[in-house]
Amino acid sequence: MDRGYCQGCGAQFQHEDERAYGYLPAGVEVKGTTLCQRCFRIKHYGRDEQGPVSRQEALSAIRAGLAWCDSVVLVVDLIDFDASLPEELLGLLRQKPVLLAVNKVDLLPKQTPIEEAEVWVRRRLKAAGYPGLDVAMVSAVNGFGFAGLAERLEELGPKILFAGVSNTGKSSVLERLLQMRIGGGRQSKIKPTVSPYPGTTVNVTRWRCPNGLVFADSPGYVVGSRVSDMVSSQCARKIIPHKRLSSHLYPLTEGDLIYIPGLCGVECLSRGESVLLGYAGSEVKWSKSSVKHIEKWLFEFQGPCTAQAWEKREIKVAPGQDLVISGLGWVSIRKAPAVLRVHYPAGVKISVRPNLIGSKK
Ligand SMILES: Nc1nc2c(ncn2[C@@H]2O[C@H](COP(=O)(O)OP(=O)(O)OP(=O)(O)O)[C@@H](O)[C@H]2O)c(=O)[nH]1
Ligand SMILES: [Mg+2]
Ligand SMILES: [Zn+2]
Repeated sequence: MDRGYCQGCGAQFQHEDERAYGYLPAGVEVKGTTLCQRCFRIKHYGRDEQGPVSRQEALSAIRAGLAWCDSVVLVVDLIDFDASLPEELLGLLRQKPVLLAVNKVDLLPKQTPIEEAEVWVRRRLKAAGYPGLDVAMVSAVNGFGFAGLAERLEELGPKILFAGVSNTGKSSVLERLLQMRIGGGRQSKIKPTVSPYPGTTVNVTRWRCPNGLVFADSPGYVVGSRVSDMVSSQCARKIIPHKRLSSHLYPLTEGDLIYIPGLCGVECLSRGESVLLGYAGSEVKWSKSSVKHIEKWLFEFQGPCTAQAWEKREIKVAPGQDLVISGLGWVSIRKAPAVLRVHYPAGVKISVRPNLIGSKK
């Protein structure tokens, strides 16, 4: 018997195991608008008791979606750009035409024009060996870029898969498109499930549009090396930025410690007079102290979001560069180069990139 699928997350309905995806209490009849208990609770109470989809489940669903589709919209997060482009995922997608939707442009500070961020994206793609990718800068939150995106999709179709790493906004992009003319202006109750936690969509869902296009949502590729993937869902909700980014500016010299309590710390090892700007979600704050207090603010600190094990690395960062702590934020250096020792949760990816925000000269 075909038990049907939850259109919110893609899980097959089942009545047996309350802790597994697709659960419906006994007696609930499956109709076109029925959501599984998990989607219902995420939507109405902001709670996800089952947690994120596993890496294996996500990969096999992405593979199935790829076998089905004609083309792919690869949804990436502008703010966590490098973590949005893992090689394994790009390798899989290479078999189909890809349009890159760079989402969350609404998080850029007011003084950073989106055009400037687009130039940065194109340079980053060129450096990564993907110079020819078609790029659309969008925001699923305020609708920026969606008219242009819809036009490009009409050319790409008919079967389009929305793919990418978890939490980049695939389901949100799809939800907005479904409300537009291209999606039939659907204001219906049934929508892809969106949540602040990574790992929400668990299988492929398909959405038919009136003009013959079929969109498919898919689970996010599980990265595992972002701070936001390693912490509890409540903590992920705090550290993933959801408001325009603002920076905290600190003069920086030898012995200074710039930190986020229990999550990361940047020691300055060099003598010169640099300036450091710290960027992170609005609910986590950078602070300044002396390296003498590193135990108190990092290794002994106990809070709702604290690292269980630590790693450290020494890196020289020049003016115009960002030192990125994947899934948490970054620090940008101005004025003079600085030698930094960065402490971060074990397993998190650390990288240096050209600065996203501010003068690029
Ligand atoms: N600021 C901002 N937040 C966004 C945007 N698009 C999505 N989000 C937020 O990002 C989070 C993840 O959104 P989803 O649409 O569930 O992301 P997803 O890629 O489908 O995630 P998975 O299904 O877990 O892979 C939610 O909190 C969204 O509100 C955007 O354009 N701007
Ligand atoms: Mg999703
Ligand atoms: Zn569901």
